[in-house]
Amino acid sequence: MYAQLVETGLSRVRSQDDMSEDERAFQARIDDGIKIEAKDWMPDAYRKTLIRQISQHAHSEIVGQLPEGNWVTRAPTLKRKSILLAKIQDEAGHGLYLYSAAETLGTSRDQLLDALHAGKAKYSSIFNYPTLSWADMGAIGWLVDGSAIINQIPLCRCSYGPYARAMIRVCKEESFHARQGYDIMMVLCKGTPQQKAMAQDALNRWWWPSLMMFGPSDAESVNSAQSSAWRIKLFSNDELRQKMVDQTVPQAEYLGLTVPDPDLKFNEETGHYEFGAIDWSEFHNVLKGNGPCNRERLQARVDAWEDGAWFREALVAHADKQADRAKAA
Ligand code: FAQ
Repeated sequence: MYAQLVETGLSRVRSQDDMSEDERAFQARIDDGIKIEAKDWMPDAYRKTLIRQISQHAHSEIVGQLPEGNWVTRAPTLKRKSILLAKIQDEAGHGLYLYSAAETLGTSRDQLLDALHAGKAKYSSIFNYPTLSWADMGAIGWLVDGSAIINQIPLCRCSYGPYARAMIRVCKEESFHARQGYDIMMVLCKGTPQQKAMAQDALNRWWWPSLMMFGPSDAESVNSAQSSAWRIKLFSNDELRQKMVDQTVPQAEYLGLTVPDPDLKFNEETGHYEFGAIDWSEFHNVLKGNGPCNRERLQARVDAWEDGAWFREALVAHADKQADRAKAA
């Protein structure tokens, strides 16, 4: 029997009447703010939604190392290089926590990575843009990590325990990342006119893609209504995007930079910034695999996986040998 679905815009939410007893009890726990743990009963669709979102998130952290990795050998000072390296290593750690959180839902890391390498899994659109100058390291920390924090702080309170707990440490590290990015921008903006121009150019290129990171508008978001009912999402894509704009525009003003949006204006009545139309055709094009760096990013991950095969084999051979020794003893 197929469940009756209640339409909410594009999204569909299961109606109470059509839920099984188990589902109603599950929804009641969520409504009471009780965390769902790995061994608890959960509807298949909840499990699938979480595997989809957590694995996309994990892939984003891993692919997200590549744009910044491009600048490790060209960082302007030893100090900047150490900071950048530490940040990129943190992103690898975030990927690992998130793959572990996804594994608690009954999927394996190999399955998740296969989906990424086959081009079937998504990762954040933002990592398909190139890093053309050192100022891009500042813009990524400030705008991309800044947006990631806005999106992820509410995830620390989401309904699935292992995801929520992983997010706590991730968010602490992301705030250091955002600070280091803003610090790079501050130094460039206080520097020579050429350095300030580099910072402005980076803001011009990263502003709109950063707004797109929050996903399609609420009217277009297919997953939002059900994810909100399950308390995976506590705020909508548009609410979080607005928070990012409200938080970031004054920071740009402090740097003496201009946000590349002629329609941007502060609305005294609402207390929010109004901003211009997002080019959603660009977003959808990137999601289809046609962004400036999609092919390069995916190839880099496939190459890394293939180059690491000997190491994975060596680990298994070592483990087998240890097991044989233990048996013989
Ligand atoms: N890129 O119905 P919705 C970081 C897809 S981590 C690609 O609204 P949902 C740290 C979406 O999957 C950045 N695809 O979907 C860092 C769905 O397709 P599907 C990653 C996107 O899930 C910094 C379709 O569009 N953060 O930056 C994007 O309810 C520096 C319809 O969308 C997370 O993953 C996009 N931007 O909401 C690392 C946070 N947006 O799956 C290194 C967790 C939407 O049905 C360096 N994720 N899509 O085929 C989320 O909060 C949500 O999954 C959203 C999307 C908000 C991303």
